[in-house]
Amino acid sequence: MAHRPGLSYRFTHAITRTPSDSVSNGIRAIDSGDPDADRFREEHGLYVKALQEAGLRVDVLPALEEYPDSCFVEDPAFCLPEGAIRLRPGTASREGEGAAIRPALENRFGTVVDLPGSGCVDGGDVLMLDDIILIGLSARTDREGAGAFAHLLTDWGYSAKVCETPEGVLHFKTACSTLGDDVILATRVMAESGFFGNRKTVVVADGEDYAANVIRVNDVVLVPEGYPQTRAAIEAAGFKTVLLPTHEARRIDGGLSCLSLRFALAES
Ligand code: CIR
Repeated sequence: MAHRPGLSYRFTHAITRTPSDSVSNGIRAIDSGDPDADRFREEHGLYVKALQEAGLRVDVLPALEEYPDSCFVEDPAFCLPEGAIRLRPGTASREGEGAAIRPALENRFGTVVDLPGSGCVDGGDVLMLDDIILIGLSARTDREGAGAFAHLLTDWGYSAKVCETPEGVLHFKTACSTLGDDVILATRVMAESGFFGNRKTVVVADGEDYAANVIRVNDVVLVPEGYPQTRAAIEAAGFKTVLLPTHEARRIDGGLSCLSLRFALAES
């Protein structure tokens, strides 16, 4: 695949979904208390505003009470300039989210395809760089799904590589993000994984692993508030940051990338 500068961070549009009241039942690995739905919606509103201020047109979908984790729209789909791919989330309570988001994908894309086969991929396991797409195997993304997804991406002209997400990490992107321009932000374990080749890596500070999940959106990097050393390291690497509260999302293992699908379309 040819290097396409900005593929991983130059966007025109995003899709988000308002957190439901049922978000208090969202899945979590460790229980530190339920998220508060009203506070979650307040944080979500600031998130949508930040995407808009970064230049995106944001489709905010209505809350879905039947799917507590459905505000994490990154997981049931993956978007490229050529079209959208409906994925198959790898946990039972989120299975229906792919069907639920399909109309929103069809509203923006002429081409919407389903992940072939019966394997599973969560979008949180997919890291798009400017010259390759990395797919992490995890408790949510299995070999069959990752293989079928890599095959589809290859058919669309992209390079894809399947990687093993480190043990105990929910999603591949829980532990790393692209800052763009061939710079990766990663936890120490991820940085030492070898997945990123010769790219420059900014390592998150000890005790700040949650801050490895950020999003570069056009000229800014959205960073969770409360991780000052990581923010300083991102700024020292030459990137402008915008801080956002993610306290409620964090209670159910969600981060900034999970809350939107971001993509570039030719016309707005
Ligand atoms: C879940 O466990 O599926 C949700 N509570 C959190 C999903 C976070 N999504 C992501 O990292 N892409």
